[in-house]
Amino acid sequence: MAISSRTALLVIDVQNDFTPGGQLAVPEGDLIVPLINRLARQFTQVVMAQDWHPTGHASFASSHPGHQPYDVIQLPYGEQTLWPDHCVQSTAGAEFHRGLDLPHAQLIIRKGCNPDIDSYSAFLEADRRTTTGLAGYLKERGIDTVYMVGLALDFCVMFSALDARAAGFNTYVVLDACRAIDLNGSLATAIERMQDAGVGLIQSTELI
Ligand code: VGL
Ligand code: ZN
Repeated sequence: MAISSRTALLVIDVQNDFTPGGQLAVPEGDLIVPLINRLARQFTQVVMAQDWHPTGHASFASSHPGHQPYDVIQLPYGEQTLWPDHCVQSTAGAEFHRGLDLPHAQLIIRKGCNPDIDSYSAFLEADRRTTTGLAGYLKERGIDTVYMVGLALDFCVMFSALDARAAGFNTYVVLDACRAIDLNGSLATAIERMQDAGVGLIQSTELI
């Protein structure tokens, strides 16, 4: 399939901490890397998202005495799942997986940098108001369609896809180029939410 220059691939959070051996390892998170490399060769526009938290970030259980990872608490902007410390700025865990081969990626968008606000989405922080600027970047470059791959399908990929759709992009998630955390049914919920929002759920064979 020929992919138009109005289309971008968004590679979400394929970082050491989300792959086996990392602080918040997504099962099989490393297995999608070769497929992402192959898919990316079809695209002229590639953007990478990178979870990039300061130490003591509000999404870390360690920042909330008495709480454990995977507890859900209330923060000023709403419910927040607490995670093990992960993707701390400039640590090895925050680096991209070494197998990624995306020399033509033009933009790396870092998110979750605000100490008090999480950001699963590559477009909007969890307060649902602060933008990362990604929608504006894509629109200024004439992009109207985005394909997403990466980690984790039921958190950062889903929220990025919902926000891409809400920002007016034709949005597709390449399911076999993603892996999920699947916490308390979060995978099934994510699939349903994306379908309801009009996000296309496809397989890589539809692209290569
Ligand atoms: C993610 C949990 C916390 C993700 C990021 O990339 O899906 N999940 N931070
Ligand atoms: Zn995070």
